[in-house]
Amino acid sequence: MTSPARSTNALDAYWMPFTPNREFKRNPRMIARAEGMYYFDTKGRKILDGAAGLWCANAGHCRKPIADAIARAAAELDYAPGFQFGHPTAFEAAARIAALAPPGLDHVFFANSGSEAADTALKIALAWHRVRGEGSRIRMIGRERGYHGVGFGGMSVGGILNNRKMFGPAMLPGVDHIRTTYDREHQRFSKGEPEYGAHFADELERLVTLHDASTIAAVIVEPMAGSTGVVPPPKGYLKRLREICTKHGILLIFDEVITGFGRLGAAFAAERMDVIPDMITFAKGVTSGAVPMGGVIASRQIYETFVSDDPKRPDQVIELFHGYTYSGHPLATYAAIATLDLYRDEGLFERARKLEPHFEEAVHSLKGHPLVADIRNQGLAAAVDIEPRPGAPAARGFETMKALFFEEDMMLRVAGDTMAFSPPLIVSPDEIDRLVAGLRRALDRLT
Ligand code: PXG
Repeated sequence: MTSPARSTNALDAYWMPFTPNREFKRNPRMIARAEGMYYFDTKGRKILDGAAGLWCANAGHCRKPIADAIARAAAELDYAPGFQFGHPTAFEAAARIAALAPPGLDHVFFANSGSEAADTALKIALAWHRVRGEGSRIRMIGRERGYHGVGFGGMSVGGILNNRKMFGPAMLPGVDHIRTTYDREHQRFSKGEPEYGAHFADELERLVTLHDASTIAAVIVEPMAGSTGVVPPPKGYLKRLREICTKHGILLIFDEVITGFGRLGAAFAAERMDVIPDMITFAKGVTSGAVPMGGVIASRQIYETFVSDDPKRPDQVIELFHGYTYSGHPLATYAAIATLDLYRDEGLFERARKLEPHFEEAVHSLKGHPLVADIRNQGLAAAVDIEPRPGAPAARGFETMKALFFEEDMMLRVAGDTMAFSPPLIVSPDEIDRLVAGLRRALDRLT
């Protein structure tokens, strides 16, 4: 049954994701074009991108080599089936991504987003234990404040209240969570990794005691939690998590959808933090956001357990019943290779590392502002917690985000009352200073 058109608003048909639709459509923040560090609105106003879009445009916007690669793919190979057939750039992209990963992590399964990457990693973990004859390992452990996308798996291991509460009955069974590593009382205004909090990893021992290791398949954490406001791990925390997982035969998954591809000044956080997980999930920066792509990098041990030389297995038997129509899509694999070339040729990961001290000082210069409750940073990511307006959580954050866009010609990401910086890795020291000055002015006007 069709109902008569109710609205004449040209924006009405689009149901926007993670956006208050009604408010947006009253006063849209419309983006028409992008180039390098900048967005342009429909009237040509230039907006400094302090967020790399949504943490993804690490090489900056509309980079020609990436655009050319995408155009080449569209003209040369629009689509090729990924099941039972392959195309050369998919293999090349996988090899290039594996080459950036820590030793031993050398097989890449492609998906199309971070959410699909997280669900893929969880499914691989379950299937791996079962193939090895430990099918009782069905529990997944996530962490409070973790974000692993919006699929049923990622949502279940995730630890963000608003993403979960509407969907309670659909949570995966058997999932448990360790606590967040954020402890404002002991960590406030820490620069980089806080000194305090390695012991939060021992929570995992508590859950092992509660559930027994024989029931636990995997632990999934972001090495640095991004979307809940840049929470770097306490010193020693990830190493301890690794030790506990190894001791109990539990797979450790690092969700590097945000931390991968240079955000922390290295190809992956695993490298920077010198902790090797069993799987890494990635997305966003792999194509600098130019084409949707995600995936899982699995250890050789995991891959070879599935793809073993078993003479008894008939040729036609598929090892893992999982995949997406667009796994390894040509547009994405061409774009990924061009993006990785850019990261290498322009030394963008090293650039991020070199800029980190300046970025850290600049962002922490907001300490002491009456509205700033805490500041955290690592690599080229930082977050500023704004004191919430009493009785109106998230209102100040929302107003700040809008004021930055309309009045300061800049974009930061808002999560509740937290403002997050994650500029493209091509950002200049001057642009960093402008982002911080813009936020300071916007906060001044709020006081
Ligand atoms: N894992 C992590 C660690 C993420 O940050 C996902 C998985 C899901 O990715 P997809 O591609 O399915 O969206 C993410 C996504 C924010 C913000 O502002 C963060 C994300 C997405 C949108 C906004 O913090 N992260």
